[in-house]
Amino acid sequence: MLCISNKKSVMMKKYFLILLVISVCIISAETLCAPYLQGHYTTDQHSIKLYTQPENIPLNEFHTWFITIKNNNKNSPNILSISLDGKMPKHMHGLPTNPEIKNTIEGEFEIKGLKFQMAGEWMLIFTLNKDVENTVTHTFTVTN
Ligand SMILES: [Cu+2]
Repeated sequence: MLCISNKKSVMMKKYFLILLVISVCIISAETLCAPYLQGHYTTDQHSIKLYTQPENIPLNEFHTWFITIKNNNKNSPNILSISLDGKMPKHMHGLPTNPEIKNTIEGEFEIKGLKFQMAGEWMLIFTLNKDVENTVTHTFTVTN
């Protein structure tokens, strides 16, 4: 009896170790791939989070942004479309490209085709549901 229970205990320890190793791998993979939060904005109706992949916004390189939108309450209208405008406010010019925003799943959008060709302060202005009064402005700095 004692022998069997010892074997069981060793097996349990092995399983536990294997599970631990798998969990650590999954957690580190998620940390490596998880989009990085760039900004969190709240309006009366919505909570809007902006993410990028990679963490540091690269200079003059295409990269992807993600937007997640949560309704603050049951009366908040669903956001079905987002349009985007961008500029360098101190340089009086806009984006060098024409990025596309795709609604991937409900409340989630993906922006492809964004790049910032100059270091300095940039602004991205997101218009929700084509409503000119429902915008989020995100200001950030691109470094060399
Ligand atoms: Cu500029």
